[in-house]
Amino acid sequence: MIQGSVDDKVLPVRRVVVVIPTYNEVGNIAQVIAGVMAALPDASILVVDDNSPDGTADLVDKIATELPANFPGFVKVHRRQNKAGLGAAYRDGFAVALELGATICVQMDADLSHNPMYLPAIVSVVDMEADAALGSRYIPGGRIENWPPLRHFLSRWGNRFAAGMLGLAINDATSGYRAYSRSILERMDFASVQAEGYGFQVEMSHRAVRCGGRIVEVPILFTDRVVGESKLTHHIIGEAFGLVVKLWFTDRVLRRIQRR
Ligand SMILES: Nc1nc2c(ncn2[C@@H]2O[C@H](COP(=O)(O)OP(=O)(O)OP(=O)(O)O)[C@@H](O)[C@H]2O)c(=O)[nH]1
Ligand SMILES: [Mg+2]
Repeated sequence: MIQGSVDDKVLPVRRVVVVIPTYNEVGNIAQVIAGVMAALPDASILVVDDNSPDGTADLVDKIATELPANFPGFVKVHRRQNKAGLGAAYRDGFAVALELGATICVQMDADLSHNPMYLPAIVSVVDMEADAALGSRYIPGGRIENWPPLRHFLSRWGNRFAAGMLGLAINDATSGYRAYSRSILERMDFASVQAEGYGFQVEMSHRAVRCGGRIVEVPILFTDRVVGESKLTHHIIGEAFGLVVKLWFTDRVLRRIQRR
């Protein structure tokens, strides 16, 4: 006789929330939402909008009222008052997603640089074995299309610099396309992360590694945005560089104290 049965066990229910920060993405957001729904039909979508003047948030609200009756999740927009940066939007977005019961939080840009077709791979890695999955441009199979050489150079060497200084063993610590398990987000105290741009992604990667998180990179093809404007500034690049130096220094001081 077969001992036990699957009915004895309560299988954990996976609740995926895809968090998408937006600032003036009215030309992209409908396509991104449709892409997420097609790629990951059981996922919910939380757009975090910083009062975009182009009406991005209103468009998301409209899409939310037109969902098919059998759509299992939700499409919501979390409205913030002012443009306060990517990091602040994600800190709020993750807090809201966890409050709404997310077991896996995905983050992705709204500018179609992050193709939703990679969502099943990224999410299943967290579902099965990892605490975080990073969509990576710098592992075999990963690639960037349509970036000017200087942008490519800065990103590639910025990543080598961050990984080398901080001992991260991550090839694409600045990637904004990733998924986290609920438990690693809770352990990481993400609310206290201070960086705003690429620095936010690096600091989150660093914390995940220092928390003992298992991180897996999934190759992605990254395409440059076609519609809308980039929010990348020199300040964001400078912030990321300064952050790596700061984390490197605190790591060294901590190691010294621990050795004593
Ligand atoms: N809520 C919110 N979203 C933002 C803010 N800044 C950028 N975003 C969004 O964050 C995502 C990434 O921003 P991008 O401007 O594409 O930045 P990037 O990908 O580093 O730069 P490009 O490659 O040039 O596009 C997009 O979905 C933006 O709309 C912000 O201050 N608040
Ligand atoms: Mg972009």
